[in-house]
Amino acid sequence: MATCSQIPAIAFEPPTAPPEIVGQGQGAGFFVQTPANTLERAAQPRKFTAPLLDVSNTQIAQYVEIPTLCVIYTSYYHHPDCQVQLTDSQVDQVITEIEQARSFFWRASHLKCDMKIDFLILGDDQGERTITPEQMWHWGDGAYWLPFWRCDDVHSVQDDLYDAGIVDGQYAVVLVSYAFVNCNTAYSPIGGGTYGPDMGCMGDAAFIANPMAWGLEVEGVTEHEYLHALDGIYQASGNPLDSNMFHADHARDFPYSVDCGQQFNFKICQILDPNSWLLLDPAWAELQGLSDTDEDGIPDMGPAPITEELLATSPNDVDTDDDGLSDFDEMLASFHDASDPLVQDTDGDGLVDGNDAHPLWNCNEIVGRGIPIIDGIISPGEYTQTAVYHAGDPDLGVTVYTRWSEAMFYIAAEVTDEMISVYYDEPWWVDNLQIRIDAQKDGWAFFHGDQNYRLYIVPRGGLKNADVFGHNHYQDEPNDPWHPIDTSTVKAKYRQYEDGYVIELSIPESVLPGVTFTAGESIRLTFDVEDYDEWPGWPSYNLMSKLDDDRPGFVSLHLME
Ligand SMILES: [Ca+2]
Ligand SMILES: [Ca+2]
Ligand SMILES: [Ca+2]
Ligand SMILES: [Ca+2]
Repeated sequence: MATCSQIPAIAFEPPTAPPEIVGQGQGAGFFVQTPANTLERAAQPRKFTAPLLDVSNTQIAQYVEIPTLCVIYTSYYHHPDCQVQLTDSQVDQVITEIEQARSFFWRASHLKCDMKIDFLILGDDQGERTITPEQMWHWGDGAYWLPFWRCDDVHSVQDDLYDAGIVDGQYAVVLVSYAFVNCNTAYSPIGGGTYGPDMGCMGDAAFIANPMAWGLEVEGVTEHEYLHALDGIYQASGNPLDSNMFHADHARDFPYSVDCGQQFNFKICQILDPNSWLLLDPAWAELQGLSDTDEDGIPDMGPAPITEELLATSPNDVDTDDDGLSDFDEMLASFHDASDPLVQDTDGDGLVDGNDAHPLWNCNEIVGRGIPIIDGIISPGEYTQTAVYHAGDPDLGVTVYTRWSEAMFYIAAEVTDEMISVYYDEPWWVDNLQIRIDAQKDGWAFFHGDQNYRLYIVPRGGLKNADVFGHNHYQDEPNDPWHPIDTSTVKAKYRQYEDGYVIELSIPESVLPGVTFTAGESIRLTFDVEDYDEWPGWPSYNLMSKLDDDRPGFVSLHLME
């Protein structure tokens, strides 16, 4: 009998018809929408309406609410050895993750888009619904996905919503997170999917279904799939103010430079005119306005996700903590974290937030010249300290140092890690330091061209010579993007200690075509440290964003004499 872990991994190849497939992820999901130029709304013609509120009144913070129903199915049954029932605390975690996605959209939209959520929990302990494969759309080879229509002639998501009293047109987006195999245990490469807002779900709601196949960490997939829904709403609204989100799965086609994580959760704040949110078709986006006395863009109080009242900032002062960064800009310091609007130096590096290029990251952008000795020992004065990340955890911490000399770059890392695991051959399954280098300084993942380097340095090997792996990511070759690079001239040493390890390496310019190590030049990069203690852990932390490596924070380091 098959067990959960033996259920075949799902590589999504959506059926070809109907409806027409206009895009799909790289084995991790799909997005379906009627092509924009065929959108017909003859039965119910809609026109843009002017903003309902007085735009000349700048003491009103205007934004849109996207009415969103989040459905969580807590029960899954495949066979007696493969069933899942989420506990209340697990459901709470899923809700928290979805709320984090709401926060992401609020910040990334310049406080213009509120994913306004109602939750509906459906599961066995409510005497209601258990999802089974028969109720799912079977794509063959054991690949299942939960659509809104009936697959077993008995159940459907849409039936459940009608049973719960929900009516067509009530929500702009229906977001379903459902218990599935591997809910609680191992990784399973299955993806979410999204139908655009014109496929007949509950009237014309966009429909998203995400299996909880990565455990309960649903924030990333929620953001990714919700971006598809917003993309569909933008298209159906005619891309107001020429703001086009473009297809988040095809970031290489973007006509602009952007850093995308591996989840493609591109930074919508970089590409959309914030006011375009206010002109989305009111069929999907409800315009709201709240009082903003000091006109800093943050509402005084009210139902928005961030208000001066919630922040304890002053509704009468644009920059409450007088650090040169407005209360509003503190909220946009990163897309997942704000700097502290009540503290002048959020990261405690001595630079006040308004004068700090990276108010959330302790990062020194200046690299001094010098020639360290590569011996696995970081000696006083040998390097410039570049970045520090200590989570207050004895099992995770890292300080990175750099140096340069003509045609050579030096990196050293002091890693706190109470359990060093280097047992597997593959570099991504063992503890390592990762360095990602954006040679062309035009964005790293899933953008155009090559010269996107990733080096893994693993603290193992004879004579204290660390293992070094290098790849160049060719963005234009989606099926085979990783090309090994010759790292034989990289000199790397390591030392293991009780509480961690030290890595030290020198990288000749010739290893990284496109990069120049000379005075006055800069190098754009980011660092991750991977801590592979036990299956299925392998968490990875980015030193800059302090989040997993799907959301790297890049910095430009300047090489100075
Ligand atoms: Ca305000
Ligand atoms: Ca304020
Ligand atoms: Ca501050
Ligand atoms: Ca600072």
